[in-house]
Amino acid sequence: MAKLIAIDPFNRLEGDLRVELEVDANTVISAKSSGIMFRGFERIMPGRSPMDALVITPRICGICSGSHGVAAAKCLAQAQGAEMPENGFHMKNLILGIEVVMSHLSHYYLLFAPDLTSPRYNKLSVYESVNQRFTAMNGSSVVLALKARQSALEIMGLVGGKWPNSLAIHPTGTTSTMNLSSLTRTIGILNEFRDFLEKRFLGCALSEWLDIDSFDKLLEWQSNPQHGESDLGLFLTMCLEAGLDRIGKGPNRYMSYGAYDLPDGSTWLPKGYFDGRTKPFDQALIKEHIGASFFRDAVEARHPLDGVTSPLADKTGAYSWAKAPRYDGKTVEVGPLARMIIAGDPLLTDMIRQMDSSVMTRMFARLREMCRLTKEMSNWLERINPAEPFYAVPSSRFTSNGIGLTEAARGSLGHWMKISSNLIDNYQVVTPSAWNMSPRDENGQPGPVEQALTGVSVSDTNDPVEVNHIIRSFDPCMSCTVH
Ligand code: NFE
Ligand code: MG
Repeated sequence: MAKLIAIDPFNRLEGDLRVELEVDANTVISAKSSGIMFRGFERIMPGRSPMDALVITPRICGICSGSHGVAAAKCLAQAQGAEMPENGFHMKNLILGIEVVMSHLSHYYLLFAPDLTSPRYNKLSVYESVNQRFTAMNGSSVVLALKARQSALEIMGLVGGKWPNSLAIHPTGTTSTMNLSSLTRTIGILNEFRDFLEKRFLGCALSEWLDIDSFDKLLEWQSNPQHGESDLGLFLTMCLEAGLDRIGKGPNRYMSYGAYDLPDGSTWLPKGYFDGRTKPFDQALIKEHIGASFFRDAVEARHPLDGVTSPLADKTGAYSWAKAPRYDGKTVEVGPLARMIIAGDPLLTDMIRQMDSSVMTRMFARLREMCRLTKEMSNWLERINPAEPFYAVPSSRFTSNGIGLTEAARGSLGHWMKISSNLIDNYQVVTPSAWNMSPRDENGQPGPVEQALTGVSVSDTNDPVEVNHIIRSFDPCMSCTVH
């Protein structure tokens, strides 16, 4: 007979998540992901000055405030028809990039890796080394990662003034600037961070690891002991021995809004929708469903620009305070794996072809992106010209609605704003974790994490480590999810 397991609260996670699993003969046959808190940011925005979005929306989250700032600024820039000097592009990309790098580093070492040290794995060849490196709080690599995180935060301070909730991000650039001295310091600190990646995380030069373009070459790389005993090498061995390459299959549809706007109108990471092949992305195809969400409305699904946020705590059949965003009516996975596939990263493209989406592919995509960004940030720093402006004086008139799309650490982040008489009429936010952690939609389709959990075999229902790995591989943030 099927047994119901509830994990509530799910630990080592931003915000509050309840997971309910129906388990039959040690196999999960159905899963429910619930955001158990209402926050109401969308309710406090109407009637305010549009510029207030820059101050209020970053408070949605303590770990991705910069991403919300960037999305709000893009939204406002569209509504104002604002122009931005070149330095503004690079500064905003650095703020977003360092936040993402810091987030991926913290996720791996502080949130994900402690599950790898479970006594469950004491028969694996890497058990001792994994415990020595990744034990929560005092594993030898965890201690070094915390120091590296501090370097990343110093860069954030130099570029964005403060973190979280930098006030420097504006539609027309940044109110923080850099001079030759702060630029030199930032480059030095970024080099220290790169040093940690090369010496401890990879056991080789960043460029050597980024040149790996297939899974076979990754295995070849790992056979060199210097690489195999790096944090990433150990993790790869662990994934293969523990079967993390075989659990956590998502919907196999991916979406990216594209991010890191460049002065020539292009983006460093492209936008797209992937369902076997990459297709053009169209934000008009997004709708948020509320069939299983604690909200009332005359219709079940709306485009965010027309979104309604009207809480109904005792709604029959509802089980989450998250709405359920869908693209063209379908569930899609967002995040580093989606971005790497849509950007055509050769390693991740090959891994997905060979072994499908899984805990391992999702984690490798995140760690790959951390390295790619670290390299790219050096280029953006080089393009900053302290003698040129960082900010243009904005217009105080808002002539159209605004849509601000970007990519936060956890995936596609969008802000939609309707303006009336120079005031906010409606402000809707759709966060990455709302996509990945969404409940069922009006057609009963489970969200991506719910789908990834279904079918997994759990060896000990009192300690479902497999479930922990799968949920954490999406790096959920429930504060953002329910906003
Ligand atoms: Ni609260 Fe966030 C990111 C956003 S996740 S962490 O990354 O937006 O939904
Ligand atoms: Mg919303």
